[in-house]
Amino acid sequence: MKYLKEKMNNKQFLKSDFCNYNSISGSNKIIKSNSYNCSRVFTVLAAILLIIAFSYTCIQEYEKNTFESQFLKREIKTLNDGYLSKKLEDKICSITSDIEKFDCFPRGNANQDSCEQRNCCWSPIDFNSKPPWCYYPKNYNNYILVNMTETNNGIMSYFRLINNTTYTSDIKLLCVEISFQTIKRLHIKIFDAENKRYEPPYPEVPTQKNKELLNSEYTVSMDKSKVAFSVIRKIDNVVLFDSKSVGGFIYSNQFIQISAVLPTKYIYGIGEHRSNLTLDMNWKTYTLFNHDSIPTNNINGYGSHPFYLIMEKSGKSHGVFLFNSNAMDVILQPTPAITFRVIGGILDFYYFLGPTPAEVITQYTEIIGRPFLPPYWSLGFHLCRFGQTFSQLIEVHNKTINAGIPWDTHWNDIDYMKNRNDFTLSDDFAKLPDYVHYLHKIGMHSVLLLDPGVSSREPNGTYPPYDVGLKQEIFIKNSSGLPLEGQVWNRDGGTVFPDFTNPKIVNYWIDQLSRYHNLVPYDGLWIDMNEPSNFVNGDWQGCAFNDSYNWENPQYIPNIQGGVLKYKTICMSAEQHSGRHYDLHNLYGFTEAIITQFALTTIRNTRPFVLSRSSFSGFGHFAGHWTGDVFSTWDDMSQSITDIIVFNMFGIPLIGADICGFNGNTTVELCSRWSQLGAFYPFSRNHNSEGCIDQDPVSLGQLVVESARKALMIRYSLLPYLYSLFWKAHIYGETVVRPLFFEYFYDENTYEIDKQFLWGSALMICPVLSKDEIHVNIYLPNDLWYDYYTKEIIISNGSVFTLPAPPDTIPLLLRGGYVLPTQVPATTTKLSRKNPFGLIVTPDKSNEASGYLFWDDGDSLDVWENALYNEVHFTYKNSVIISEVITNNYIDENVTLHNITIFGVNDVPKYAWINNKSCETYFYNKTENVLYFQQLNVNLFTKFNVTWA
Ligand code: MIG
Repeated sequence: MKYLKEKMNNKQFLKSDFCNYNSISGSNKIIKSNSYNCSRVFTVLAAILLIIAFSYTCIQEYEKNTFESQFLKREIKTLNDGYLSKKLEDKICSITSDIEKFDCFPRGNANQDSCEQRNCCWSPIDFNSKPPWCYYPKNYNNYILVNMTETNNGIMSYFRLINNTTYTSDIKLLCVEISFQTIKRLHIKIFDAENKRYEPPYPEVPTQKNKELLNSEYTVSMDKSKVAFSVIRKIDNVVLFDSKSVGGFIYSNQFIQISAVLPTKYIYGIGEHRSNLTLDMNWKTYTLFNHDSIPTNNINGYGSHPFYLIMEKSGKSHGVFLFNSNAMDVILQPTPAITFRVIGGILDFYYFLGPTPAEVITQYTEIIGRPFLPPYWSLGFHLCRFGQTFSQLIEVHNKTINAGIPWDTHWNDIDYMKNRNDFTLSDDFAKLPDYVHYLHKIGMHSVLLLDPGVSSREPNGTYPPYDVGLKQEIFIKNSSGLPLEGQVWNRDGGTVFPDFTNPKIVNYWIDQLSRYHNLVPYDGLWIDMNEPSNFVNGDWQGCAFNDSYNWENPQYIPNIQGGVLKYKTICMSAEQHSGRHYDLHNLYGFTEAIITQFALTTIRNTRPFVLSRSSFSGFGHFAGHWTGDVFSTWDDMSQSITDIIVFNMFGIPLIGADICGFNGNTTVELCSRWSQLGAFYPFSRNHNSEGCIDQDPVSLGQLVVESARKALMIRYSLLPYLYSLFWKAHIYGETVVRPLFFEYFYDENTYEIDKQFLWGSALMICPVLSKDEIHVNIYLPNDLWYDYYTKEIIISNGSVFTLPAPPDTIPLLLRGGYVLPTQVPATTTKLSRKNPFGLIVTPDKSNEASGYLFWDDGDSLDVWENALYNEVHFTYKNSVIISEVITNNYIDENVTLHNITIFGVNDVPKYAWINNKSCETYFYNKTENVLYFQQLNVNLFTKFNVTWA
């Protein structure tokens, strides 16, 4: 956002953000003006260089560099010795086991002839087994090395095509650029050395040109005879990614493939899809192509995140990001191995060496952008539903308030619109503006739904969003240059799609949103249907087929729902400012989120809140996400835990599922348990579909009210802790919600746990996930734990425990070793922020604990950049608590620390002191072993100490 603003101010924004790509009509060549060293220099000069400069450049480069990579020198030497004698060898089909076979005939029916035509090996096995019948020989290869030089931070090599594949337009000259970017980050980019191909304009990854080679924690070993490499962790020689020992490297215009052997089967990520936490290695295809569908196993989801994290045998972990926005299949097989099959763009890999899972995410978000800092109010509870009249909305308001349920934000779905058109207000909702003003008056907030599609068939001159957009030419065009027209919710039967890569969209979007904001002063925006979803396949007019490359129907179509790319979305041949929709499809929701976030910031001048259904890597820098149209079932409720964990790994910590489920009718028991769990989603919203029974807590009766109120009171009391986690996410890229293995990476028992999760390091949430249960069985890693409610100590050496879970209660545990900041809860965050602060101290086995608080006004922009925040650290050791104020630039009227609760205190204290003065306001509970300080009246933002004896 800051970035966009700067760019806006100096008018550079549009140029460098959106104008990088000029598509040359009639061809797929896309030119990027500002690009990497390698591509810039070599795109133009490659041919000349290759003819005249090979030996000269190579030797000269060699002598210039004095770094100490023995490894590189050795590798280059072997390559130079052997490179010219290379010719195609006989294929090696002998393979020791079926799991080493890599599919040479994906998504097609091979026979011996067609298989051998591809230079592959044919070996039928029984019909029901999964290994491919047609597989690549180990020495499968179509390229030879023509040049390799050292750069100041890596290696650059060129490979020439010597054998065409059956895929159209193999790239003739490839550049493999390996850059040792930081000690822990490696960049490997494989691209067409002669013609610029499409690369995603977002996220904007930092370019890094190091002066010298770093003493990295990894090495790369290049193959002598083909385009292949392996990435090795130096300290233990574990091969993290080995494409050398497998065949199948292909780089053609619309089919790019690379396979690699992986070190273990513990792989996470590759979203968005519905699956277990650990991905399925049993010949499983995960398809990335943004798509509007009820989350279902084996179906491509709303967003695309070509990133994975692996746990290695040693407990170390690493991550890999393929920076590519084209449709792709990612195949996992039991070798264990991975195959990326993408239908455009380039291969652009980043490797993150961790070694802890938390560090992997930190390194990943350093590249794609850190999560944005949400406004404080958005961490409160949200209530929403689809299919609601204005009077029903008000009724829900009144009964929820009367029930004393903590609640911050009331949402409006498309029901508020006239004819389901953006920026309109239906007659029924004529009083919505008054209601929003009222919400503000009582300290609450409003979020409105927006669909990206603009109605195109309103009577001429009656609907400015269309008329203005048409005039400004900001709608996505079909291949005849006219606005592509599909249909989404708009009742008049036509919808056009704003092109969020067009520089002109910024002002257009700001105009529309601010005009509407003058009418309904909403606080946040909920952007739906932005895969983009379309009720027509492509365009009312059909999609063009006469291109030189077949955008709608390429030679290889990933395993997408519907079988054709345009299924339930717009045409792939559609033209956007930054290129073809074929390339940009997966960025549609992401670019809408960027522009919406920017517009909202401009209009409200406070911290923006945007929630989007579609997303891409880097999206978390701008907005939050919910998991879409899940069912009101126990199964989908369980699944939500994996989903919120994985989105935290994707750098999108503001994530939640629709509490009580969206599709289908919920039940009292399900909604009661889901309200408990949902109170611990980072983004906590109860949302419901049209036509389903009401599921706001009060409508379902006393049990749901009790569950929601109790769990939300705990959430609101822990908001200072949660908010501090969001701060850490924003600054360092840490996760807010995390799986157990992020904290206990040395304990393999934790690697598949997806029924419990943590808030930060200190709070474990153990929801009930099935019917008729009043206990949970949970795994506790080797540590000291405290029951949140009874304060009882549980010492675990890594085993399963059973905890009570009465119908209105969610089991919660605190981990020994932490100090958690709290606040007395209230029914809105506006009120809770005025209440006294508290601290919960949970000593570990050595009687120590530590923690921190980040605090600011919760709503201003750029608080981090302008240092307008407070940071306080707390440490506890042997009956002494001390604080350290790191920064104290935000002046809050409320600074009072009243309560400190110390768990696990075994001896009755006789004396206590605050800031070295005797203190009387404490109370020791013998049965709980807890020491309670009350009414301390200490300033939280100045240094203090508390002692007892
Ligand atoms: O096709 O706006 O996922 O949350 O309530 C349905 C109506 C359109 C889909 C969203 C859902 C929302 C609904 N929308």
